[in-house]
Amino acid sequence: MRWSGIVHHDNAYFPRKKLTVVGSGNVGATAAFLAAYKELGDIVLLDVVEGVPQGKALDMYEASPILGYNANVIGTQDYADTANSDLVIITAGIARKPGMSRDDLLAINVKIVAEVTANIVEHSPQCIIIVVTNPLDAMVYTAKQVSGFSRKRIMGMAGVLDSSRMRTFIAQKLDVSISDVSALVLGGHGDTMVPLPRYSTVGGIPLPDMLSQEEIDEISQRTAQGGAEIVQLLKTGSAFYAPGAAVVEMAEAILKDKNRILPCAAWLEGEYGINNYFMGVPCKLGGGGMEGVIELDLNKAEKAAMQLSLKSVKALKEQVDALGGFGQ
Ligand code: TXD
Repeated sequence: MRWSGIVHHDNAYFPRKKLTVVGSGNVGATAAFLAAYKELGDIVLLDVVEGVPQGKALDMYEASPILGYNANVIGTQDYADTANSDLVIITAGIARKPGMSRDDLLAINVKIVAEVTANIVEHSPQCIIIVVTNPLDAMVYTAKQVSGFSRKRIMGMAGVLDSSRMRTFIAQKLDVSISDVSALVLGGHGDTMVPLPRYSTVGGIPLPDMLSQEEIDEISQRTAQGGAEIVQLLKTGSAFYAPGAAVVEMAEAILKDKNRILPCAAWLEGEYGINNYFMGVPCKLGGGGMEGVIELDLNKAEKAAMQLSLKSVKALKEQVDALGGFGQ
């Protein structure tokens, strides 16, 4: 038998999307695997540790015949391999250990995220960036400053994860399918995040019609502590399955131009009365990236909760600014 005119991976007419995941640790590897499984594009997994991204990428590639996805997955230490990525997910950094707050990570991770962003932008000046590294609100700000990208092309992942945790707890409490539960968590990605029961529904029915205030408070509280709950159980790291799935949901919305409405850490330019801070708000995610912010008419208590959350986001931004030069 003979092959005729076939060129290896000739994708000049309909190029596959290219997705880079920086950091091949727990979240990065999970995200890469899910993105490959969903055939979001070819995937480059980059890490400073030699061998690990290569090994994990090969392992994922070797799973593809079983799972039936077509995606090239490569691992590397070299940013040249990430050139012309459509989308980049930044998970590089160190994760929380028990007793460590997200803020403790700040100084170390600012340096890492600044360096990663500079390298990414050099090789993929047109890409869209989603930041995952904690403390999220500080890291996405760092990446925005270093990249100089407009807010459409840079955002943080937090709300999708926090909302997913809230959905899980609601479904568990009511013993109903997670498919019928939607929930909304806004604000910064920390203890002051803002779960919004009024905008959460079960089969279209507002949550306050389904549960008592006490039960709702319990769920909101567990949601805000959702990350810490996993850290306490794992002891050696923080959550990664749900975070990996959450960032891939955002990536899919963008790469497939789905125009999803998802809560993201977006750079606010006057929305919610907030200027020049990243805050978790409902956004439209499509081919253009963060295509717009939905402004809700929050009630007094919700507004107060947003303001409190903004306070902690402001403190984080100040800490980043105080480090100066973004560790460069
Ligand atoms: O909701 C959210 N945004 C989050 C954030 C949910 C879960 C985890 N969140 C944060 O993501 C967490 O607190 C960490 O800051 C990051 C990554 O978490 P992960 O659990 O994946 O941490 P790992 O397993 O330690 O992986 C981090 C990897 C590791 O392989 C390092 O070698 C690599 O990052 N690393 C780097 N890669 C590239 N370049 C540089 N400079 C670098 N430094 C470390």
